[in-house]
Amino acid sequence: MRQARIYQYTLPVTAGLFLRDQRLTQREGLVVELSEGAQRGWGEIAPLPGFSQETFAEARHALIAATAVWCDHRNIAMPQLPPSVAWGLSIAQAELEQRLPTPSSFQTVPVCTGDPDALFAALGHVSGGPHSGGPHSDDPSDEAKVKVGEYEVARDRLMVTTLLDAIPHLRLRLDANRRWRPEQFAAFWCGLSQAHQARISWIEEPCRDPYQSLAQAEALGVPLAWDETLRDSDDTGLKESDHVRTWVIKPTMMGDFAQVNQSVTRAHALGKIAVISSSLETSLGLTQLSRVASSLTPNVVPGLDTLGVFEQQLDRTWPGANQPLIPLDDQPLIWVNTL
Ligand code: OSB
Ligand code: MG
Repeated sequence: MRQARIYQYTLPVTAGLFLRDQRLTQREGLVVELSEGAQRGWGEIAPLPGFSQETFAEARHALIAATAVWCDHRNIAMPQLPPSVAWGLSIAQAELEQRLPTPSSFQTVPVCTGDPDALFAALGHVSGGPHSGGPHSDDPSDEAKVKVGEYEVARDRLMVTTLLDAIPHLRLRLDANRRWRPEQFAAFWCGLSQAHQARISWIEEPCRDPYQSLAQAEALGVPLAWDETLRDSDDTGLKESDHVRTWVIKPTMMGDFAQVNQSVTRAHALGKIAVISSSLETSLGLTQLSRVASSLTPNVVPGLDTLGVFEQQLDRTWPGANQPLIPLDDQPLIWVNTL
């Protein structure tokens, strides 16, 4: 017999979290629990305001309907569901059917705000594995993510240069979130030395218009990464262009596990890097993303350094995180299938 429950959580986030100019004071989401015989699986459904195409209310409505379909042993039409719902339900099914690998390295590329000392500590602390003893500035795998485009080009360039000079083997993934005009993108890149340019893994979404990003990246020889464009654009030529080194895959905004798997496979077939990244899920969703990344993209460290926005962890702990853990049972149950 199949049974299911849906919880709705509301968790405070750290003050001053801005998402596309909206201020977020709490994170709202849903957790579905599926059970069949002795097997159980959980999934988080958390559309991100300002980023996801669906609202929370739409996700909640669709989740209840689709979970009822699952309880009736009928097929869920995943492609018709809002992406966050398809993702959460499919990951709960995968966990229940033990298709989601358990082991994970819990590695993440740290997000750096510009302080080399803090990054140095984060690299020693976050990267785990055989190097987890402390800072290791000569580890060739040191990589961090830096947000650019929020301040002047000169300031971003100084920050990037300072970090690269301070940590010899560091590589940087940069994300401009479409904030640069093409000439700012060019000014940033041309102001870096060639040696520093070679240590930029990619620049994510440099300009407002992705065609400008592509043209400028091609002209300058910059390795480009798509995040928003993967979801917003229907232009396969744009998305699959050879100048695009990396696809940033955010499962909560993409769809079910099968579709995430398919996108990773497509990226690899095109010779691109696929990197799994978070949409500000709780520690529950984040640990599952880590397991998915270990299995689908074992050679690429995922972008999951977002737990810091929460004041608590939900249901499962992220190794080394110091926020208190709260049980799922403390969150209101909003739906149970009738027996
Ligand atoms: O700008 O890529 C973004 C998280 C939520 C919404 C948007 C973004 C992000 C991240 C996740 O940056 C962390 C990462 O990709 O490393
Ligand atoms: Mg991004």
